[in-house]
Amino acid sequence: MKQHILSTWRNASPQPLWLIDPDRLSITEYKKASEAYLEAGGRWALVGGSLLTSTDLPTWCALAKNESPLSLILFPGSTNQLCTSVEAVLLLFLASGRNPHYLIGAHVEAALFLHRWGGEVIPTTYILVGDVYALRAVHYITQTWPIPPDKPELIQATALAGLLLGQQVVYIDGGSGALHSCAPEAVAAVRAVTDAPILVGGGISSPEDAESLLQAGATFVVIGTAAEKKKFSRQTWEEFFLICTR
Ligand code: 1GP
Repeated sequence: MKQHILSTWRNASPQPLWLIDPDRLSITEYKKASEAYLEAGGRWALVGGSLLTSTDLPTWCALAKNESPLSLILFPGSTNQLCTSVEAVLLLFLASGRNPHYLIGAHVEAALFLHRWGGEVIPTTYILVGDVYALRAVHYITQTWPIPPDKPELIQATALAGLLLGQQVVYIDGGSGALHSCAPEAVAAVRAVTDAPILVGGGISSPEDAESLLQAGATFVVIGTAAEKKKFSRQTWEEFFLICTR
């Protein structure tokens, strides 16, 4: 099994990680936006979304490959988004939920495609965190409840369960457009039990938001909505990278 990106991630210094929703970024816009991100120091971007309504993701990724050397990593909202024009795929185990489709069903659907493709698959414990009165699209689409943010021990136990099952990366997510970014205590609780790369996302919009999560042990702070709405420039990305070196 290829592990090129995973081994780089294991030794990566803390940094921002761009999440692209292809429904909201045309290929022309991608070319310019990826230049800004690469120039600031970005190496990888996640691509995908809970529900894409106007974009065929395999086509988008194939076109994107011709426009930028940025490494795209699929963050699939469903098996419909599987494609071969990416460097790697996050195989998400939605450990915070109890919906069997996201614990094994989608994986069975994806397995032979991934096997034939032969690209890098990154087994990822995916944990949704948030208040039930502030649900995001991902909760509705997956029909799962998030873990309450004030229960770091539950988040820790969930992450550990996924790691003990052999997963290699933990992604703690408040969901796209979350009102608040994840509590640093949750990240610290997970970091206390593993050296694995930890991605944290949902509602991170400023370097200040990112700073406390990085100090708590996040490897990557995932930024989607803010980069899209504020059309991040090279300078904005540099501010995020700078905070990571403090
Ligand atoms: C969502 O973690 C990502 O799955 C990013 O969230 O869009 O709020 O940055 P935002």
